Amino acid sequence: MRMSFRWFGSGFDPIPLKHIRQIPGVEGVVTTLYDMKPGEQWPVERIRAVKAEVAAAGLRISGIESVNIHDSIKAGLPERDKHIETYIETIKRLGEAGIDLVCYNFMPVFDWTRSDLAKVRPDGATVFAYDQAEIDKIDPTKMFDKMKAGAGGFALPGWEPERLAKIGELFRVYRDVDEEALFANLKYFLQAVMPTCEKYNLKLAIHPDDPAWPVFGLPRIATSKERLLRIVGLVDSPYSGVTLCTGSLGSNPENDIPDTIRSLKGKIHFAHVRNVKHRGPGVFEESAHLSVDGSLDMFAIMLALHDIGFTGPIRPDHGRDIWGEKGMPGYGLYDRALGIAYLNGLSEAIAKMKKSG
Ligand code: DNO
Repeated sequence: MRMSFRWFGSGFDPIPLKHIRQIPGVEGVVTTLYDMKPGEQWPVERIRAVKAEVAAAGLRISGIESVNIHDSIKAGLPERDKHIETYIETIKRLGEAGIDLVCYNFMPVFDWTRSDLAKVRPDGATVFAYDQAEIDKIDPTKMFDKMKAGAGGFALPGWEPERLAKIGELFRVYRDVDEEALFANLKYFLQAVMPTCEKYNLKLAIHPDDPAWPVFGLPRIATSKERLLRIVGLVDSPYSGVTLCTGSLGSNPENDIPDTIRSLKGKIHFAHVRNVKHRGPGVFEESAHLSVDGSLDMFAIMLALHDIGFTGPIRPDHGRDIWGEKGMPGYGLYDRALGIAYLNGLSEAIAKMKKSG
């Protein structure tokens, strides 16, 4: 496994690369061109520039998270072919720059959703939290304002303000899109992009929906082991796989994460490992990575990743906001660095235990 750290790029991310370089065991960053909107062509010079900047800090680009997918592709609109062409060209440019992993999601309208970005826990840390009853009270067209209000002046990933302008129209566009249509549209997209992924040796890894159930009446399909297996079976290519996000899948207590990992052997291209604390049906909050602080067994998760021989990039995910850090909510340095130290510890112990039989 190659330990990495999500970094949103200079000018967007307050964490300097030199600090990331000092987290033990981190070899790379997972980054993006944060100001690129879905449907925009990524410029070659900017791809080269970020690659050089990361290399100069003694790190590598472990993958791109994300190249976001235009809603016309997800909704299956006539203009999707034009946007798929653009996506293919971006993949080609990334592949030519030596980047071999792109994470994406196929959630209509909204990316990850939370009802609270700063729930205070007993130790004073603040975390992302979700309560379905709270979400049910929110007018979805106001959701962007709500996320922005809690973001402390930062643009949150997946909640870039440009998408807000079109929110009403987006809901209309998805009115006739059900889960089966979403599967079909994903298949259409994957069939179109896979030949380029294969040619340029670039893996595409779908991110699970977060939370792992439909929100605001919009369909969601990347929500369980069965559905992820269906997704990786849509096209016959080793380049189409999954970002195994323990927190997103783990939002639903019925998802058995170690079992999901074992079932997806060979299809996991990227791992996001974090913990969640279940509070009741449709209610959870994000906890520290440590097993006892949440509801997921992180040892069992890391063991499953070792058992399937996972060697791809892995990163801690959302961290708690602690120690007075003024960072992007969920993406501060301190708690994610603690998460890495813990995951490294589990990993070293598992590897040595396995070696000694
Ligand atoms: C949130 C992230 C998501 C994720 C995308 C992948 O913090 O987990 O925004 O990066 O869904 O496309």
